[in-house]
Amino acid sequence: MSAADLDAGLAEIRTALVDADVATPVADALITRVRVDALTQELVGGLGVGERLLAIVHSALTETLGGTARELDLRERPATILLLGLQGAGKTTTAAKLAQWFAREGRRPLLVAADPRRPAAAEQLALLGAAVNIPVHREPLGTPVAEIGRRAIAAAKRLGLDLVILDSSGRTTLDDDLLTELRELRAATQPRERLLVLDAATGQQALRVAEGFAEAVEPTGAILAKLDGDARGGAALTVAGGAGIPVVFIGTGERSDALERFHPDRIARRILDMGDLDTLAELVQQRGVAKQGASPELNEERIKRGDLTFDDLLAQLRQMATLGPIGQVVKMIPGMGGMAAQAEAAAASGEFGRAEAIILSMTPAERRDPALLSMARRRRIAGGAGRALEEVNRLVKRLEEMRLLMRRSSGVDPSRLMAGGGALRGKHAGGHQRPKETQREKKARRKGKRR
Ligand SMILES: Nc1nc2c(ncn2[C@@H]2O[C@H](COP(=O)(O)OP(=O)(O)OP(=O)(O)O)[C@@H](O)[C@H]2O)c(=O)[nH]1
Ligand SMILES: [Mg+2]
Repeated sequence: MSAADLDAGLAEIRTALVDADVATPVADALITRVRVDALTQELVGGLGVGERLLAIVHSALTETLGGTARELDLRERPATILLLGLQGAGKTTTAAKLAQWFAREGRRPLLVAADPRRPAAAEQLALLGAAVNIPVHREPLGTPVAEIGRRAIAAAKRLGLDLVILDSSGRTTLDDDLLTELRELRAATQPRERLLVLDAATGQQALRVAEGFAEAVEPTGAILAKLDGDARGGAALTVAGGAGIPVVFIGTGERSDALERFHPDRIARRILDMGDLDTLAELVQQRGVAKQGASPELNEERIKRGDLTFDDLLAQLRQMATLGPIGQVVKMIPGMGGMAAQAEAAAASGEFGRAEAIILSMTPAERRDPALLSMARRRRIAGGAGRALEEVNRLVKRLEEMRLLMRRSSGVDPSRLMAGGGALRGKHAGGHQRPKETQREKKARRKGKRR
């Protein structure tokens, strides 16, 4: 790779970062740094330059994001967390999530509705609090925030609660009133943790928002809500790298348990579309999917040898169904970022359900050994599943293709193949067309294939 190639590669990475909602000044700073690293490591001219460049970018990203996951400082009793952010960012939802999170760690939280104007705000917090069994403190409308804060802390002490979570009010814009209110609330409650809640889809604006709040309240960390949507997490990089506010948690859904600790390394990979297999593995573990009696387990050893069976496919289909929104699962798989929508469409169209019905119509022996599937037996299976023979043929063919691919690349995650609907090779896409892939997707996919 020549210096010119390096710059071309870096330009592509910069585009990828900006695509992922990283603010341009942050992306530029990163690229400059990567360029220096690449040159000092004499990346120019060597072999395997692509991988090494990606590794350098990944480590620069991870470092910018804060290196390792940060623990909140909650040593005080009661400890106080102030949540702040623009209107609709996700403060109230996140307050309930945090309360539940720390209650599970043995803390005794008190949720505080610190919005002096909107009765609906306190109402929403009261409902969420009740749902997770956490007490909620509210004061009459019009009570100044400082007073709300003081009374809430006094109440927590009186009740023996050791964690106060203040849910402040949001505005559509960062105006002086809001900042004054937050200053007063901060002065009255002295929260050691002041967490900025950001809508992950805020995109490049995240930097302006973060800087706006920074002056008045000096956030100690950020929580990126709604990272379950289309947002790719670039906002995290933007606040951490641009405003110097490390992300501590991410919100991945509306439910009170949809909160995850922020792992810089994982988000860095997600931003680069390198996949987030660690989180996926945790999800599987958390929900005990692998242990479900009804689902045959994936035999990894066998899969690595390329002896994929219909039992494995079935297990995969069921795991995907249990893991929740398919697009979200697919996004965590290397190189599949761009295919989430497609997989979701396949799930919605019932394609996975039909595949499952076909597999279930096979005998156990056939599921283990697809070579047994003669035309006569396929016809019987089609009849049993109530599907056309061609569909059975397609599924058998798909399995064969996957086996082939796996033998060639050894150790490909079967979920990628299934979710991609065999579209990995552009053929037999099960009725839906693979969208044109971007340069980045193509690169990520090629990379994934080689794993
Ligand atoms: N999908 C998804 N939705 C979320 C998440 N967090 C919050 N929401 C939704 O976003 C909307 C706004 O969330 P709130 O918690 O009310 O936001 P807020 O910052 O308290 O809003 P204000 O109090 O009006 O300033 C709600 O519909 C939430 O259900 C998340 O992590 N994922
Ligand atoms: Mg709110």
